[in-house]
Amino acid sequence: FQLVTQFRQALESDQVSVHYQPKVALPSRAVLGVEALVRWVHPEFGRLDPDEFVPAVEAAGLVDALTDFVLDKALVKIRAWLDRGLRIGVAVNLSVRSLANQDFPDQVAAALERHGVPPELLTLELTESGVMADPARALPVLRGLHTLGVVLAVDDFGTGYSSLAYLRQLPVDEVKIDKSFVFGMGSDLGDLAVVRSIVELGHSLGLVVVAEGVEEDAARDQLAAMGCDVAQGYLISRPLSEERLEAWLQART
Ligand code: G
Ligand code: G
Ligand code: NA
Repeated sequence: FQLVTQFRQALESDQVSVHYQPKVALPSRAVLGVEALVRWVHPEFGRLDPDEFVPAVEAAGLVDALTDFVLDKALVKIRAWLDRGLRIGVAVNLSVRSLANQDFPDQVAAALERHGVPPELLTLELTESGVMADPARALPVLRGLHTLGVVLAVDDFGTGYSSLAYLRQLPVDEVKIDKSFVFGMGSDLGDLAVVRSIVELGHSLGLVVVAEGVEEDAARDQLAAMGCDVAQGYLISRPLSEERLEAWLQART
């Protein structure tokens, strides 16, 4: 697939960038951090969404270059904010492949050190299916990352096959409720029940619970009333370019 052979070059040019979507505390709405989301504007095909190229990048074995790129941008941002007196965390999405790389925790430790960033300001997001793909290989890597003190989050929770009982055995700190349930919670009692039970059971396991896909005031208020800790979604903000994020933060902090 020709696109992928262009990816390395794209990383070195300005075709690939990172956008950031804010996450706020409930009920205070204080800004806690942002999620880093990669963007590729291809000279010929225009804007490509991660869903269109990340799987190909993974299949081509190039995902470490992508992760390094996003991680580096994230750590530069966190450090720049700290220098301005702001404690804002960044969450980086991990590919399944990173969880199979036994050197990954040492690489993250070196990057934190190089940028002078305290580990608790970095969140690493993994999907349920990513962990489940090969738990025997993923677990030592997760333990290594957890020992560093970075925050580990399970993304898209509720869509995979694993249960909260299984989650209990993983060294994770945070669970992100999949946006499909959050979209539906205002009109579908089943979705509402799923959201409520993830919040309750997540808390009983000592996890921070984040809701993704918060698009309406009603959903935010309902989540706050349930005790959900963090909200992310278009209601708070769409993913923003670095420049627009800075303007957004200035208006909020
Ligand atoms: O930003 P958007 O909604 O298009 O993201 C779609 C999906 O792409 C997200 O669910 C996210 O998990 C994935 N994604 C976004 N950025 C990255 C990245 O930097 N690395 C990896 N591995 N996946 C990413
Ligand atoms: O699963 P992951 O967290 O990687 O997904 C992030 C994706 O979800 C991004 O592509 C982002 O654009 C999208 N997203 C974030 N908030 C919302 C929202 O409130 N509504 C919708 N429809 N998509 C959202
Ligand atoms: Na994510």
